[in-house]
Amino acid sequence: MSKQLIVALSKGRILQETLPLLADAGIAPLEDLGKSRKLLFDTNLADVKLVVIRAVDVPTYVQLGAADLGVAGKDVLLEHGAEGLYEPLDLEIARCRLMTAGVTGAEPARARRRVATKFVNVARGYYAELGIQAEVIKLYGAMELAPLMNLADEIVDIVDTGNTLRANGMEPRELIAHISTRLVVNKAAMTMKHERLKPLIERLRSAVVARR
Ligand code: PRT
Ligand code: MG
Repeated sequence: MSKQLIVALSKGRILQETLPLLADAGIAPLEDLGKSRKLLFDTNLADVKLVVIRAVDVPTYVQLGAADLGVAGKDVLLEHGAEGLYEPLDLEIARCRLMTAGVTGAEPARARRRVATKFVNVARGYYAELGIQAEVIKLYGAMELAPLMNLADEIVDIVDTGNTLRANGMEPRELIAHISTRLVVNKAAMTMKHERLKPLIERLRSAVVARR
């Protein structure tokens, strides 16, 4: 393993909240991530590089050691599974809830519920634990459309204000998990690069605490 530290960042809404936190922890990219088409960035720290990738890919990069550290939503981490990853720090950003939702005022679904979601593993586990029979249908976006189009009785999706659900004639039902963004670390790197990782994690922790 090289002594270099690669940090995998989730692009999109998490990135906007991650960069100020990294800055507070003393890590700043040398160029504007938003303006560049590059995916790999040098930082003010000679041994720290950032990669900016799809949020769903972050756990894979870190688990397989392509990145030493990662920043990802707990929803993505729950769906991916925790193998090969430590989760030492809650960054307390991009907070939301993972919930079931359905058409407002609709009757409770039939015995075997059809559930549309991109979180198929989380959904299967959730309904199984409740003893509810569910046929889980994988979608990649616009989950809110599925009940309206009779593709599903229910969805499992991220809810923040609930405005997206309401705009589509739906309502939140059950809470599955409170979500926030987490720092993850490759398990092997945590041991092999501990001396370099520890102060970095601690600086991030201080940055999080300072914002409370
Ligand atoms: O876009 P792409 O497919 O590449 O990736 P992505 O959709 O996973 O990325 P992005 O940028 O949307 O970020 C998603 C991550 O941000 C999630 O994994 C969460 O950890 C976190 N997060 C926080 C949210 C929200 N808040 C959120 N409100 N992710 C999505 N939403 C969406 C939700 O899916 C729904 O469409 O916003 C809508 C609900 O918002 P309200 O306020 O209308 O309830
Ligand atoms: Mg998105």
